[in-house]
Amino acid sequence: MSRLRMGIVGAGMAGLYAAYRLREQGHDVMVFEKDSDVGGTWHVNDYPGLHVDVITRSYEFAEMRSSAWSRRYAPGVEVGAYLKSFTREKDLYPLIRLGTEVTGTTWRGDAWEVVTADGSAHVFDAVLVATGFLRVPKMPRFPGLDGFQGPAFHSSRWDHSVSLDGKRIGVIGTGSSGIQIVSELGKRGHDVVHFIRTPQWIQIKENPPISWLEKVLLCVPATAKYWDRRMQRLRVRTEGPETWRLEPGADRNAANQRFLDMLEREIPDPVLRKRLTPAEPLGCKRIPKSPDYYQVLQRPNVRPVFGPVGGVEPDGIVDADGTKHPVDVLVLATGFDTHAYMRPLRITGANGVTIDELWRDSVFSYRGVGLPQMPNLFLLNGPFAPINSLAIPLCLRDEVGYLLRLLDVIGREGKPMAPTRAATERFVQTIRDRLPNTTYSLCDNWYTDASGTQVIWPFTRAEHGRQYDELNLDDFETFGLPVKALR
Ligand code: N01
Repeated sequence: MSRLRMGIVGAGMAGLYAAYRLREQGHDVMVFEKDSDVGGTWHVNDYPGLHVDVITRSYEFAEMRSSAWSRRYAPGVEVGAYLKSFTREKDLYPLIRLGTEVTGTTWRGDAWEVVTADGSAHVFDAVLVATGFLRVPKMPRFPGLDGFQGPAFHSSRWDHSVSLDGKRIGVIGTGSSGIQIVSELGKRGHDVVHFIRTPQWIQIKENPPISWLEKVLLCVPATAKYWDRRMQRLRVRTEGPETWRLEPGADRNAANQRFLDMLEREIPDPVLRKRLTPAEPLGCKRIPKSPDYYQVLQRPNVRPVFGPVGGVEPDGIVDADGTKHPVDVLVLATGFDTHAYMRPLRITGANGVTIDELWRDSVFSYRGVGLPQMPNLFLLNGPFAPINSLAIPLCLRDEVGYLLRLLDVIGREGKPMAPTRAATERFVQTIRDRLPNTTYSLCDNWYTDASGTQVIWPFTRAEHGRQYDELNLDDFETFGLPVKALR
């Protein structure tokens, strides 16, 4: 097989895994990372209470099992450390240019020119964009926010220079980030006001330590394989039916009742319970998990405030009723602009078409990895990837395996390739046809794009594996000059 010059943008979980697999396959790999170290979201996010919200065993690569995990849902700092040790152990650091932001990449007819913030240019036969989707903070536009006199920061940009001792902390947002932050700060005894615009369904999950026996056994390949199967069964059992599917067999009423029973157990006060009971259908937003959020919310040092934020004054937040809640520090756990993807990075493909032109009406992709008119440019966890239902390493195993087979063809044939527009439209249509059968279509959530469509994988996990096993070359067209593969 011919060796390709591969440029990868981003050294988070996706970029690192792709770099490893591509190099193993014999390709010539260079990775650009704008931050000072690898890890992506797990390098940048370090708010108090950060934990991975899927079982840790499904959040590591099969190529490197770790015995360092402390808990079933590992603290974020352990995920960051794991990704750094993966990079060291697999000797990937020499491939990575840290502190190097890619500002643009342009198709030159036979190769991609990648330009970085310092103005230098690099040429690659193919480019993989692995910039993630929970990257660009979504900042609220509250009247008066600019005049707030204390520290105010987004959850993903935690300012550790700010001492929280003796401060009243306002936390806005009830997604996974807000729930984890409030739980942690509340347990530490801080004075916390949690602003809840929309109560969410929250799954109360214990987070037990991983036993030493499990740690030792997990490093033996045979037991690791057995454990994988066991954890998978456990995961299915403890997470109940797939609440996001509405087809016959997915018993949403039973799931709903379990959550209502849980609320009754957790919150004895009927008035508070009623306020915390979501009006939105179960499963229409990704369900945050916590061992103790409801318990913490009922502590005397933690206070929920319901409804939208009316405005911000220099020393507090005004709620929808006009009541002011004094706070000294403001945490905006208000989510991410998930449809920005790699932007503001400029991508210019065949015939000068740009990514903004391609995505003018809404973001889309061919199977989460390809884009028409973008020969030899591929995405990882792009639009329609199953980031809702599949742990990222499992997603990546399917996507990278698929791309390796495609790159093998590109290298052998010596012709750049991109999915055709027709094949892309067919793929997008299958998604749109299926979306109404999912709970995600029942409310606006961070998957919803400007056109009101959910940009998410609506099929099962098994279907993901099946679709990515099958490389249909009829869905691709070749472009321009042959790739200059290194022989
Ligand atoms: O963001 P979100 P997140 N005024 O978009 C509220 C992953 N994750 O960072 O529902 C008032 O879920 C908004 O309210 P509403 C995980 O996949 C993983 O928490 O729109 N409130 C909502 O409550 C997760 O799904 C881990 O009414 C405003 C919140 O802010 C994804 O990241 C940990 C507002 C945003 O919730 C995103 O989670 C953390 C406004 N103007 C996150 N604007 C792991 O453990 C927004 N809100 C792996």
